[in-house]
Amino acid sequence: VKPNVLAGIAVLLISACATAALTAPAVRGAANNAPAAVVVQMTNSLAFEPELVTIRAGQAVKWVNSSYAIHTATAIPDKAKDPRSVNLPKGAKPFGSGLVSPGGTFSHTFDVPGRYKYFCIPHEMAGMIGEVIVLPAGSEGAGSNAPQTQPAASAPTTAGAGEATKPSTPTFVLGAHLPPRPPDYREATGILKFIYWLGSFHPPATDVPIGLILAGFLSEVLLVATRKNAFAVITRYCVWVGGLAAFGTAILGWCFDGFRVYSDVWMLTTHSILGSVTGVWGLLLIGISELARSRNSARWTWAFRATLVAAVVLVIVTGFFGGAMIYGLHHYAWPSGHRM
Ligand SMILES: [Cu+2]
Repeated sequence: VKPNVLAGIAVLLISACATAALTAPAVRGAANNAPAAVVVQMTNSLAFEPELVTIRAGQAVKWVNSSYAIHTATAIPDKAKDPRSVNLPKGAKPFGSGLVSPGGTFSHTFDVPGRYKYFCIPHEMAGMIGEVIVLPAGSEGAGSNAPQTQPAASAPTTAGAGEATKPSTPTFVLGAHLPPRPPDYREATGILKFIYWLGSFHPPATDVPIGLILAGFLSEVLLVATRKNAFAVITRYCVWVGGLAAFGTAILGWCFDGFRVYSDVWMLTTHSILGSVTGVWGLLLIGISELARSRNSARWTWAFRATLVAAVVLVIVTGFFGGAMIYGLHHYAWPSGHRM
């Protein structure tokens, strides 16, 4: 045996001891002697955390959805858009969680050793892919059942149940007057519960400003094309209702996400900032629309039209990032079967 191989084994042994020492308190907390399930979080970042876990045959992995979105943990080749998203060792049966709602969990026990690759059906194209390495059951002597990688992120199912379902707390710096709505917000009390409940109406409410501002733009185009005054009336109506709805939707969005601008999910931060700008823009649009009507000059008319075009761009881009958090960034891409 070459000396560097021996050195490698020594390093592995030392790190295994260190891992065992670090995880000892967590493992001691387990009430029974059954192998603890390794916990994998499904997060707002559209990722499995940790992305890779190593367990022993007979051990289970428990997926916890600690996000706002719906996720799955799926290792069914037929359901993958890209065949590289799935890998099952020979003799292992495909498995799938089905849709796991926010706060929900799914467990799967791995009996066949090997390398498993699995993905989230709605977020496969967003790169939500994870791996489980299953070592043979007798691969270690009388050691503990502590998972060998990512010990910090795993917790025993029995003792740490409360801890395991706790969502990963996103960091935020600005406007942190209210914590972001947790998946189990129904346990909130008083005004907070009411605010979070109001926030649930944010996603459907977004349809109103998007629809009306686009309709207002179309009506303005038709006014220019046909010079029929009826379209001026329609534009004004769309601007009033759409502008107010944009503002209201932004407020609902703040209720949904806990009155903060910055989160650790860049898509959410982008959506939040754009949405807030769009809300204020809606009011600005109403103001300029009314001014243009009273001034009745070409300059004000075109200033209004420029503001309207900007509003159209804002609602579309904001809506895109809102959708991207659930469906991934490439949800409008032509389905080519290949990951970008
Ligand atoms: Cu997902």
